[in-house]
Amino acid sequence: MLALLALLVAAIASCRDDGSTATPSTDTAGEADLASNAADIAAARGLTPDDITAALKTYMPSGRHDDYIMFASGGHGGQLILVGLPSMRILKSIGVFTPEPWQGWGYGSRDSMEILAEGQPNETQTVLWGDTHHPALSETAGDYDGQFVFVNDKAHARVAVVDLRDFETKQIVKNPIAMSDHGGSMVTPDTEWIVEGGQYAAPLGQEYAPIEEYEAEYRGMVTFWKFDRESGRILVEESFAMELPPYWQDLCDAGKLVSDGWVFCNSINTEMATGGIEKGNPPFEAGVSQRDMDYMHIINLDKAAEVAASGQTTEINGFDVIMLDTSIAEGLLYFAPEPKSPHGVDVTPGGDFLVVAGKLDPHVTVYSFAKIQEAIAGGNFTADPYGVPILNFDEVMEAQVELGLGPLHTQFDAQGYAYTSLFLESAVARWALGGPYADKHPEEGWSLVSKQPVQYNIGHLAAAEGDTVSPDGGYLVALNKWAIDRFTNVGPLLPQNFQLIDIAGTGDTMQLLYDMPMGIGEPHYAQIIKADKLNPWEVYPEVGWDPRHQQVDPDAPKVGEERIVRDGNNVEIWMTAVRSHYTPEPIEIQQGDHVIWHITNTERAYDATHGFSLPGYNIQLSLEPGETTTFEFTATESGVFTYYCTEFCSALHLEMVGYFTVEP
Ligand code: RUQ
Ligand code: CUA
Repeated sequence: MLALLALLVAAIASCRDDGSTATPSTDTAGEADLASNAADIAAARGLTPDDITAALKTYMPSGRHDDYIMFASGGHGGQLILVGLPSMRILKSIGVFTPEPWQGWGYGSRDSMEILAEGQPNETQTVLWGDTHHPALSETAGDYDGQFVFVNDKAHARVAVVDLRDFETKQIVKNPIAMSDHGGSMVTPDTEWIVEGGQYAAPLGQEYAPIEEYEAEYRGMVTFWKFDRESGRILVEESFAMELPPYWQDLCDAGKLVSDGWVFCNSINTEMATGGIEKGNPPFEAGVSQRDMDYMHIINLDKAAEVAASGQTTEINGFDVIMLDTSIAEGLLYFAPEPKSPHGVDVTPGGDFLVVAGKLDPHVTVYSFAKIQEAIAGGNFTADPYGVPILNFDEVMEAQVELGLGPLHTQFDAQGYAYTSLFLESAVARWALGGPYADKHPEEGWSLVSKQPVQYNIGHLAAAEGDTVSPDGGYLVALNKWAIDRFTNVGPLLPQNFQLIDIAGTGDTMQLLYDMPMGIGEPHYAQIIKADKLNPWEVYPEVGWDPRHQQVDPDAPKVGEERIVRDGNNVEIWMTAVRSHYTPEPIEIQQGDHVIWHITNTERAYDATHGFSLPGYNIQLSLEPGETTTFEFTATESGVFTYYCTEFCSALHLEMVGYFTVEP
């Protein structure tokens, strides 16, 4: 151990503060001090050589930035969580489906209130949470481009758009035909479409039908949201869905390169079980896994888009849907059998193979896209009860690789390896791809290479750019569902455990580097992007910026033009905020007045954010430099209220306050 330490210390000593590697130092006395100090620290803390290399690989000196940013969904916390790699520092949580007071998301600002209202699933309930599952970074030619990130809400079948110029949510669309989703968000290689596959079959259009009519009235679905990069919005009018049999569509992935224009979704419950042990039916957990095979859905998206554009659709709840008969007649949909409770379908970097894991099968099954095309052309089909053509399994299967217990999700690296999470085994399996990937690694194609144990119960995993056409490799994060004994007990609800794994080597060299407790949500999936692909604004481009429309608000309050204008019972306020003052300061109104209040933060300094809170009226804003925000409310409560700045912005932050008096 001491020999290894000495080596490490020599390596450290040859690194300058700016991170560059210099010629070996001649200050040998310094190195000796460092060596003995480091050895003492390691001994006192009981660190092994592996611990020390792991620490050196993840430690970030103050001020140094991370190499990668991970976008993790926050599960039923309803947000997105950004984590830097390799330090595993949380950088931010972005309010998406759930109000977030620090960001002023959902606490009065008109933009956030309107966006949250846009995504309401119905008119009588107000839903203020979501179950974020799969973030999808926008892509250009199959590679992350750092412009947008999308995320779905499984609970309510919604998709949100986040603009990566300011990392704020800009749009939430509610799927008009379904209540739940799962196979989203995934993007096509140029982000023309955002894929949202369904989950629990139900009558389309959120209609009612008794469960006894499941096979006749319940349906699955997949929705293709048209994305317009210019406006940064999903164009609902140009989007469409496909009716599918009432199986439970699970995860989807978009084809790329050779398979560009196709989409693949796995499914479970082709048994069409409806649960109800009380009624003499098998309970869902058994009923859904009776058959040996379910169906991978193979969808010709390019052709489906043409069919939708030609008007061969039915309107359901105002939304264009290609009905199943049309999909079958037009050759838009095929099935391929997939073994035992499949989960996840992941397209290899070249788009040439599809990897499906069977949760109750120790294998992953690899399908060849070329063979799928041949099988479709060959016409040797059987059909499911709804008439969907089923390809012959042996004609489309390329390989099966035995990995271990409970395989779920797969990602890729630059060395021709695939990595699959093993839920039951609590491990990450590294395995060697075959075909054109076989000469990238020393191992035989389609073979298990090694396993890295994780703690515990891994769901998804994310490798650096590991689902793109050019994966980076280097780092992989295991998104573990249970933490059990990894951290200090903080009560019966435990954090999740993100584990950072070094996958830079080959063969049996994966190294566990870091355990990171995730105590602000239950992330399902994450994507990891090279940090230098992100190019967000430091401050908004101009003073008076309207972040929702990414342009100057023509009605933004300006310095010198602050005012309060009364028109009957309506009071409109134009206010500016700058360290450490709001103008105008006292706001005196009458009970029952309707107040429309605009505030511009006129700061141009990096990080000079002001908050604005109006206690008692549920108003809390975050005004980033240059931003204009509007909120409105009726002054139902009389009294004396002090609005104040909630960001500690200056030495005189306490004085950034004003009296808001409401006369009875
Ligand atoms: S999937 S349970 Cu991403 Cu494994 Cu949702
Ligand atoms: Cu502005 Cu505190």
